[in-house]
Amino acid sequence: MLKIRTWVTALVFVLVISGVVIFQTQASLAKNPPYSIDNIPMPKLENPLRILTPANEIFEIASCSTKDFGFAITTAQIPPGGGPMPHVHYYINEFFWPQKGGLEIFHSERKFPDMSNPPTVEAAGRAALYSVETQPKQVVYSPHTFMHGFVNPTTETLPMVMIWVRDEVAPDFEYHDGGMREYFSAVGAHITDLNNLPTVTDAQRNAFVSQAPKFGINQSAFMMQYVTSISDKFPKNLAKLQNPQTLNKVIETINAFNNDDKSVTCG
Ligand SMILES: [Cu+2]
Repeated sequence: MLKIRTWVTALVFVLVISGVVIFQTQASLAKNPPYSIDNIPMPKLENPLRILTPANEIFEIASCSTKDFGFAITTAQIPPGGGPMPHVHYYINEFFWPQKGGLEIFHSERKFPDMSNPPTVEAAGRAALYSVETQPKQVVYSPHTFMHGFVNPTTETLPMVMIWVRDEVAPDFEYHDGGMREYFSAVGAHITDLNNLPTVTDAQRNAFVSQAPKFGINQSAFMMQYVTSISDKFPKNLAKLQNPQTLNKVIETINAFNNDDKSVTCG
């Protein structure tokens, strides 16, 4: 008899605690919903460039530019376990838009303003990362000189749009986009048939790291090379990093190209 009462008490206790946890999570999501956006168009191109990256991402990638603005955009498919190791960009500012959520993005609070001083033990020193388990259509913004990376921790392939907006410090690249299309085109495997994917070679995997600085990136070769710890307490100041004006300018530029506006070049 006593045993049953103990079990019932324990069960009620567990139910109450999980109820409180679920309620608090929902309440906090309702109070601080992540910044999200419904749709991001792709420039309509006849033969878009498709690349299998050394981080195992399938990219359809394009670059657009006007007189004073340039960016590269990709719609990516990220297979289970796919995604780049932590890295730092110097020439571009990056937007992540995981349509279905589920991808885990890592971000530093610390900045690494000097490209010749990467976050290694020997140079600027490693740093802590904070992870955010993304919600569907959430926008995560990462200005240049912060460290970030991401992974698909699930067992299904998940989509993500990434946009790399040229920063004013960037040198001029072929597509006037800050260099990310040029980087992936140089170090990735070009896809001619989506049903018959190429294999990424060891040389391409090495180039992903060794060639990165040419394109304004310090790319780590393994998970903890730049990282001391990973916390799931994503700080509020990082969640607040947003740049809707620039994201809207990207969308307007793509829409203008798709509506035949000759002042926009995409390729
Ligand atoms: Cu990045």
